[in-house]
Amino acid sequence: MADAIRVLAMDAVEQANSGHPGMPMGMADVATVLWTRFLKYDPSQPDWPDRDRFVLSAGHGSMLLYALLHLTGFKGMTMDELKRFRQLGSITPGHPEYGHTPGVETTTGPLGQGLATAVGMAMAERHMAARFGADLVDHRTWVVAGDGCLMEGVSHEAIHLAGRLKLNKLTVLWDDNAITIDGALSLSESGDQLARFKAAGWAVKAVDGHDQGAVKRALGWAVRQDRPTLIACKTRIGKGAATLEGHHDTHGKALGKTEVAATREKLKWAHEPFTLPEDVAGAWLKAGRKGGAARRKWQKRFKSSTQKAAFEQAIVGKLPKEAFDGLYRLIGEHVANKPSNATRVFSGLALETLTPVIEEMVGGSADLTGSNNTLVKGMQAFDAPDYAGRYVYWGIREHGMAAAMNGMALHGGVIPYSGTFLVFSDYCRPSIRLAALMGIRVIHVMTHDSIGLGEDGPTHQPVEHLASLRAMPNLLVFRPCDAVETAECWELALKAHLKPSVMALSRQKVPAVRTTAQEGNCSAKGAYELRPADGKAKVTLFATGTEVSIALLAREILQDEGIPTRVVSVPCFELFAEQSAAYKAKVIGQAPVRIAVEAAVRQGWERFIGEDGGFVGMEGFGASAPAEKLYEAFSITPERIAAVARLTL
Ligand SMILES: Cc1ncc(C[n+]2csc(CCOP(=O)(O)OP(=O)(O)O)c2C)c(N)n1
Ligand SMILES: [Mg+2]
Repeated sequence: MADAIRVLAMDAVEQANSGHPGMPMGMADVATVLWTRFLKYDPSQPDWPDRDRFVLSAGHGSMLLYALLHLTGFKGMTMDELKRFRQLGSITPGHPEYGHTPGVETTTGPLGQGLATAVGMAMAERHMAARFGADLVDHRTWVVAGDGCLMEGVSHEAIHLAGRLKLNKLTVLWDDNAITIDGALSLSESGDQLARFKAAGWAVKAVDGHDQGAVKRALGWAVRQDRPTLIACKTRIGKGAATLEGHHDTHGKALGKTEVAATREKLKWAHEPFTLPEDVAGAWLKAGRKGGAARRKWQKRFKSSTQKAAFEQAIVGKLPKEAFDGLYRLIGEHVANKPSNATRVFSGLALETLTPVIEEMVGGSADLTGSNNTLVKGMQAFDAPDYAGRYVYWGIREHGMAAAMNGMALHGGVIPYSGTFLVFSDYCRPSIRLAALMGIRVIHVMTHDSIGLGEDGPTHQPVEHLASLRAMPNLLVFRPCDAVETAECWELALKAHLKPSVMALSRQKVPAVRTTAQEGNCSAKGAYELRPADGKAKVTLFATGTEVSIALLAREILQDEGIPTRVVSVPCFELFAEQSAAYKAKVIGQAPVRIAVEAAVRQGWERFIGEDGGFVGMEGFGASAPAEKLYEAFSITPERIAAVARLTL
């Protein structure tokens, strides 16, 4: 049965003349034991909620997963799809892609991400089990990781988190083949992985990855442990290949005609490419059908469960009807009271109305809870042994946090939101990118969003981050300007089922600028006219976040001088880009002078101000000083905006 995986992988890579045969061939024995004896799944219902999660962190070995999906009978994963490996429009792309191929739990390829994402899946499983009971939620998360996954830094964050949280239903199967692309692992590594995992609180074991009996015993051992488990599976890359077994040349290219033929001989595999002997195919399909019984039993329990409706709503991520009732009341109060405070504080107030009603929201911070305002009073810590808590103390692990949040969202039943400083979005970026690529709802609260954070200085002051995050497709970047907009942006982020969001929030106070009641959510269109000009507008000022109130002061100066000026607030570039041409034209307006104001770099503002528009913002890094001094020093002031307007006019 393992040879069936080997040959399918070898032949598919040969056909595409592209791909990675070595890893699937090396891990074929381990995968066979896992998928025939341990993994709980039902190919007829790939998204059955109580299935085990299988994560191929070594995503380059995608043919391992595609072969398994085919062999076990996942609908759609036909032999033709294996023949179309890596071709346009196939469900067998180069690396596993979530949402593209049924049975693929997460997109992998950037090494280490799968492992860190799996930690979030295991966390979500424990949380859901605490909420709904073992009758509805009781499954494991299995990860296949390579040397590369374990060398990547994110693995450190992930395994320490998993160890601290005692995620005993998480097992990592390490493809311990001591080979990477460049050659022997020893070229670049001399560490002791078993010792490392053990130090992080894992139970560890080493086995011969080609001894199926030993692998079976090791997996049996893993499911009995009270902590996460690592099984180092000693393997040979390209196992079975006639002359290349154990060689790094099998890692990432077709074996070649001669080697393929010789390998067939060696394996005594007398079948044409993409044909399987009946007994082997039958044995695999039988293994695939086994999970049906467990699924049907679960379905029965689910049907008669008193929690059926709540579970269903949670797992599909549907928000309750009354999700935003409290938030709308809060907006009403903001309009009436016109509070002045930091937008991070307003975000905290929004969360106070949201988290009690949206039970799926699980918050947290990378050790900046007090700064990020992410903890709502009364929220318990997510922790062993009962895992019912809804606040994660991520520690100083931004990358691990962002990856695990993806896992939580992918698992379902949890809407994760995080906290850190905007400048450290760089530390989260690889995982935010995958969230955007996968189209999943994770919400990153990122405070201290400009030089306005003040004294911590340029290491902590983001300047290029808004532009670089806005460059990422399918990510919503919100930068609200006051209490009302902050609440509105929270509504929009939560309603964006198929997109991640970043909330860029301030440390420093902003005055209320949305002081009259409005129909609907003004931020929903991404940009809107906040103050019209008195008279026919000669100047339009576009601004975001903390700079909106500065733009409003500049408007007063200009109006007093007889220069009619309008102000447009731009809480979200991406939502504005989705609007009709007519709406966009109306918001951009006819005024001859257009100026953008943002305490960040100019890149990306052209869509509002054109190539010849004015810009008041940052051109380089910030400095350490109180916020007001910095705004003066970098000339982000009403006077300077007015001066730029005059000059341009
Ligand atoms: C973050 C990241 N860096 C680099 C790569 C390119 N890459 C793909 S596989 C690989 C080698 C990984 O070695 P290992 O995990 O041991 O895989 P094996 O060769 O044993 O299959 C590299 C460098 C990647 N996919 N992701
Ligand atoms: Mg390797």
